[in-house]
This record gives sequence, structure tokens and C-alpha cells, in this order.
Amino acid sequence: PLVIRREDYRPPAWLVPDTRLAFDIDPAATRVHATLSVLRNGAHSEPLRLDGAGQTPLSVVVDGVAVNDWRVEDDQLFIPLSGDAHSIETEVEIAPDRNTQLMGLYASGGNICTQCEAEGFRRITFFPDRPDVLSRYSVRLTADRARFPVLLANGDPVAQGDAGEGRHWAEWNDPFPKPSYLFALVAGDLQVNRDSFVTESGRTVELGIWVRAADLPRTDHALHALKLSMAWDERVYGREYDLDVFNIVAVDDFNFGAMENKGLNIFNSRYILADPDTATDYDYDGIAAVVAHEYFHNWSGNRVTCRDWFQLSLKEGFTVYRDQGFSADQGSAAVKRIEDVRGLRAAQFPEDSGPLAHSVRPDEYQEISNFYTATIYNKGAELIRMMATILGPTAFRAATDLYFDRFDGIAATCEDFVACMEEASGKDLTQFRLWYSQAGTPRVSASLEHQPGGGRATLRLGQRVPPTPGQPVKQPMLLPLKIRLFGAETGRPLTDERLVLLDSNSETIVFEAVTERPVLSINRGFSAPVVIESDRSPADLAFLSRHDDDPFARYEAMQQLMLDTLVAGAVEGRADHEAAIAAVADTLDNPELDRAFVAEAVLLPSEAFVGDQLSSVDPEAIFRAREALRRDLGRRLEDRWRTAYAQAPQIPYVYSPEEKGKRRLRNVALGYLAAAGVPDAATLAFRQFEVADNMTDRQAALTTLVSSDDDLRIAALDIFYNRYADNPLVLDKWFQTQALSSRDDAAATVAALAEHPDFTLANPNRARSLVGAFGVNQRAFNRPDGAGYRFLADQLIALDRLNPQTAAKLLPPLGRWRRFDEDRAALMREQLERIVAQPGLSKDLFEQASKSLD
Ligand code: B3K
Ligand code: ZN
Repeated sequence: PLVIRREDYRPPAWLVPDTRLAFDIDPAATRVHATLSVLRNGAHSEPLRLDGAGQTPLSVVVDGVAVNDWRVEDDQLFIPLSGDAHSIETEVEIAPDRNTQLMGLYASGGNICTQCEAEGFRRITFFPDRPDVLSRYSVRLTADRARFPVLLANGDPVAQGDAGEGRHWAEWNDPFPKPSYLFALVAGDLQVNRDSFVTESGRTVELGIWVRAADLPRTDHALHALKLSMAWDERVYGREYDLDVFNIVAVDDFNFGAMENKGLNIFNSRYILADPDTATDYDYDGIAAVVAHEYFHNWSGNRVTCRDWFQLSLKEGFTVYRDQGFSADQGSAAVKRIEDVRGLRAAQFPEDSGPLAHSVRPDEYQEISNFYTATIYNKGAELIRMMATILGPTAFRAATDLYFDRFDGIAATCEDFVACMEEASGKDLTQFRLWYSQAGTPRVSASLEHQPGGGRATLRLGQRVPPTPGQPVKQPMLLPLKIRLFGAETGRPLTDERLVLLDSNSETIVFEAVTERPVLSINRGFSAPVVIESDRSPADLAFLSRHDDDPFARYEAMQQLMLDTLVAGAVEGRADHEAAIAAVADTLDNPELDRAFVAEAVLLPSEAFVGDQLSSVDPEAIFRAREALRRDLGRRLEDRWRTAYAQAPQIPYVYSPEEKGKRRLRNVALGYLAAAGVPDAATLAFRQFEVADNMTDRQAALTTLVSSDDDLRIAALDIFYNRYADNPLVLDKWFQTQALSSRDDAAATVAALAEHPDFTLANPNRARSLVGAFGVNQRAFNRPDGAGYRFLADQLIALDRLNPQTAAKLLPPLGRWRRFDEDRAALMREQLERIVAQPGLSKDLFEQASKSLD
């Protein structure tokens, strides 16, 4: 396979300052006429080389004259050119309605749209399809007026008119030079929800969210989030919007969440459409976060873009960090941090310890689509957060100002970003840079000793970065650890919070005159994305869960206590639940804690996260240990769960941090009552399912029922299906809830659902809702007979023929074989080998499956 290496980067041989595109839209045969002004970049004699995946030019014209000395080789068009500046015209014909990969120009629900990042533009026309070739685009669209009344592209609208024979045209012009991955167009029958935003300097921006007519009532939340994002970026980063219009289009068939095309974001409809009856609180939060994320890309990604795809985290890590900050400011910052860390542990830590581990700035890839990972996005965001912590808020803001100012209109690198951080703050980040090049999650050991009687306390810290594929030996990294000591007797802090910069393999920190036995609070706020291995006793962890003044650290102490309990239960078959039960009781009883925080703090770590602590994962033992603790917590604290359950939130539904917290705690309580096996659990859940005026409560009740043995689950599933039969986003929930069930028959149910008339692999959301969700259902997927592995492989092989990108994304659960017993490992490898042996496999799935076998 062809490997692309970061060290091979060379500047483009030819630049393209201006690009004119004319699209004659027809779903079966769209003509694309491109006119590129090209400039030789430096002194060389290379021909012009344009990328064009699977394309043949219908014509090639140089400076107005048709030529035939061009050739197409390995999906590139070579044109010999004698001068330093030329005008190049090409024409191609493409078929959006046969594009099942959903990359390039494709059809979705009768509309035509684009997806170009990372390398989709080469499926539309011949172009140097790399992010460091920035061009000014003007675009003319012509299409049938009745079928495609709306014609949109990047930038500002210039003109429109009649083209005769029932057709019309529109012209768009984007004054900002951009790489081809940010190109977009939409032709469709859409309605718009409009508003406007006045920027800080007084410019009025027309905002529009475009959807099918029937979906229009579900667009207000996204539009509101957009305006909040625009104001937030002005206030927090000093970044203003720069065009007269900002449009968002929602489409049903989309490979991921959304795309930040300049002035014309295109979204998966699941990140736009919401009303209380069809979307959960979680969906509402996700919509606001993704709308913000794509909007923030206008600066971190579009105005300042990436030099090459190895620098992807430059825009993605930073933009995730920015959207996390935005979401934290909309409600509880502590709960947001808890959710983000939980997400990091669920997706990124396993990636970092598995066969697909790669650094935040990778050194090589076969298929760039495979590198849109939790490491690039979420660990990348943690890197920015650590730099912000090391610099402090004032210097960090000065550094981002410098970065935006210096690299505006430029394709930059991660190194450029770090250099701005150093220059604006005077700090030396030489060692910190290892975070960009070394993969793997550092492990930090911490042990605290105290001389009784008001003496000295000694904290010994150590770090170790485990080996990862291609990186057997690691250097110590710079780890910013926020630390504080609390007095075991008084419960009061004994020190201020300190930022320790651990930069060697081991270090000792001494605290003098420590008057009582200290308890260590470490990595407060999750200041570094590491694993802490400490010698704190269950009693100390329970103590911190009551007394720590950092809400994240409080949550973390409780999680560690629960995790230790679950690991003991899984390994030894039983465990002492008392400390965990007491800590949960105290948290529920504390009136000062906000309900949303309480709901997060009392939740048990996932089965997968428990498995990640073990050298060999036994999914049955983990499930049993977790159910045993859930049952005990449910029974012993039944009164408290009933009290929490009785605190009904407001009707009608209100989406606010406060009401969200109440709903969350209430649904967590319902889960514990069901785990306790109280006789009325199913009736309670079913009643909630029936009377709920919102999807949050309805889906939570359904989730509880779907894992129960009660026949009410069948009734609830039928009612849910019939009620939402014509809403694909809600039907996804119907599939997903069943795929995540903890019932013994979950694997069989999933196999049957794959034959359901509403199931299709052609729609990525639907594929993910069944196949993707099943892959994270630890017990069902890892059945000892290997049926789960076989099912996933069958689905991936079928999906790969339609949509390689989406297939490759769903592969990682099969790559975890090293973590399991020999029998399961052999069954998983057998399926990986079967995938790799498929004739005509995409390079996307090949790269993921073959690396997973190593
Ligand atoms: N930049 C896009 C992701 C494109 C993924 C291509 N495989 C969305 C985002 O991160 O905002
Ligand atoms: Zn992004």
C-alpha cells in the first residue's frame, strides 16, 4: 500500500490564485467546467499535476486553445506548461446519484450537496487537491428550477437569473482564498429559517438554516446556538465573522457530524433538527456544540488553515478546545468537563493503547480519512488545554491573537501554533512538543508520605509512557498536574492548589509543617490527559468525594472508588461495596451540589472502562460485578432513589441547565430502581414512557425497559416505532437502544434488526445506530461463540462496497483482541483476516484491518 509521510512534504509546484467553476447540475450527469489560473511556484520544470479521482477530462484547454499533450496517470492529470502563468480549463462529467461514498458531489433525499474534506474535491473536478493551495472561487450553478429551486455555494451571492427551458442559474463569489477541501455547493428543494447577527464592528450578517419544509419547525435551537457562538467567539477570542451571509444546510446522508465549508456549513441533520418530542437533552447539547464547532472553524481552520493533513489537529484539536469552552459557558462547566473526560476515556484512551495508536501529529498514513480520530480531535484539544493552563488566561489569549493575526490566510503547522504560544508568553515549550510526536497515554504514579505530628509530607511522582506501534521507547513528557492537599481530620485544605510541571521520570515534592494527615488531590480538573496510579485507600477516595473543593476531583475520587470496587468484583468474584454505597449516599444527600453534577457523580464507570483496567478482559465477569454493585446501590439506597425520582421537572419541557440536571438525576434514579429489581420498576418506566412530554424522558424509560425482562418492553418498542415511523433520526434511536441492551438475547436481536425493512447500510446514521452501537455493547459483542465478531465483519464487508469511510470507522472494536482471552482473540483475528482477504477492499478498511492484526 502507498504510504504518505510527513517528512516528504514539499511546497506545491504550481499555485492557483483563482478558480472559476460552472456546474450544470443533473443528478445522473452533472457537467463541471473549471477554469484555473495557475502560477509556477519557484524555479522548476515540473508539469502541472491535478488530482482527479476516477475522472477523465472531456477536454483540456490551455490559454484558450484546446490541447492534447496531457495524460492521466494514477488519478492525476499531467499538463506540460512552458510559461510561468497560464489559464487552464477542464471539463468532466460526474453522476452524483450514483455516489454512495458520500464524498465529492452526491445526492441525498433528492437534493445535491458536496463533501470535500479531506480529498473529495478531486471527485468533482481536476485540481491540486491539497490544503496548502489556496484559491479564490467564483461559482456558477445551473439547474432545473422546479427540482432545485435553491442554489447555494460558498461566500456571498452575486447574481441569479433564468437559464431557459425550465432551468435557472445563480452565481456565488467567495473573496477569501481557501483550500479545495472547504468548497461546497447545494442544489435542492429547501426552506429557510432566517435571522441576522450584527457583529461587534456593526456588520449585519444574514443567517439561514436550510432544511426540508417539514423540518423547518425543528431548526430554532440550532439557529439560536449559532448566534450564541458568534457572540462568544467575539467575546472570548476577539474573532468576528467576515462574510455577509452564513448558511447551514441539513442533509440526512452524511459520513460524520458536519462540515465547516466557508460560509456554507453542511450538517448531518441529526446535529440540526431538534424539538422536545424528538430530541433528548443530550441531542440539544450536541447540536449546540457542533454548530459552535463548525462556526469556530471559520477562524481556526478556514482563515488559518493546515499546511498538510498531518497538521489536522492544528484545526481540529484547537476547535474542539474552543467548542468545549463554549459549552462549558452555557451551563455547568464541571459537568461539561466530566462529560469530556468520560468521552476521552471511552474513545481516545483505548485508541492510544491499541493497534491504531498514533500521535496527535502523525508521521504517516495510507488513507487520511482514517485519521479523523479521537486522538486528533480530543487528545488534540487536551494539548491546547494544557498549554492554556501553563500560560494562564492572559498570555494564552495574547498567543491566540498572535496566531490568528500572523497566520491569517496562511496554511500553517502545529509547530507554528506552539511557537506563538512561546513567543507571546516567554515560556519554553521544547519538552511539551513531545505531546505532538509521542503516542500513548502517560501513566503517573503518586504516593504521599507524612511524618505524623505536624511534620513534613513527601509526594513521590513518577511517569511512564507505554510503548505504541512504531514507538517502542519514549522520553518523559511535560505533565501539568494541579495538586492540593486536604486534612484527613478537618476536611479542610492544607495547601493552595499548585501547578506541578512534572518533566522527568521521577520527582519528589516536599510540603513542610503539615499539621494533620494529608490526603492527595491530584490532576484536578483533569489538568493532564494521563492515568493516575495512586496508593490512596478507599477511605481516602471516599473522603475526597465529600470534601474536595474541585468538582471534577470530587467526581474523579468517586469514580476511582467505584472502579477499584468493580475491578475487585470482576477479578475476585465479589467485592466490598460499603465505601461506594456510603459515598453515593452522601453525594445524594448533599443539598449544595447541583443535580446535574450529582447525576454524573453517582453513575458507575462503564463496562468498557472497567475492562480497560484489566490485563485480560472477561466481559461476563465485569457485567456481573457491575450489576451486583448496581443492585446493591439500588436496594440499599432505594428511599433516596425514590425521593430523587419524585422530583419531577417542569412541564412543558424546558431546555435549561437546571431542568436538564433534574431530568438526568431522575432518569439515573429510575435506572437504579430497575437495577434493584423493585417490583414496580417496569411499571414506573412504562408510565414515564407514556406520559413524558419530551424525548429525554421517553428514551430513558425505553432504555430501562429494553434491558428488562418485562413484556412491557415489547409494547414500548412497538409504540415508539409506530409513533416515529416517519422520522429517521428517531428511528435511529429505536435501533440504537436495542443494540445497547444488556439482555442475553441482544446479539440475536441485533442480527434480526439488520434484516428489518427500515435498516439500511446506505445511510451512515442508520448503520452507526445498529452496527456501531452493537460494537460498543461489551457483553453482546464479545459473546464467547464469536457471533458478534462475525456479524460485525459481515456488515463491514457489505458496507465497504458502498461507503468505505463509514465502514472503516466501525472497525476498531475488532482490533481489541490483545485485551481478551486466547479464544476470543483467535475469533477476532479470524474476522480481521477475513476482511483483509476480501477482493476489492477499500484502502480505508484495509489500513484499519491490517494494522489491527499487527
Ligand atoms: N472538518 C470536518 C471533518 C471532516 C471529516 C472528513 N473525513 C468536520 C469537523 O471536524 O468540524
Ligand atoms: Zn472540526
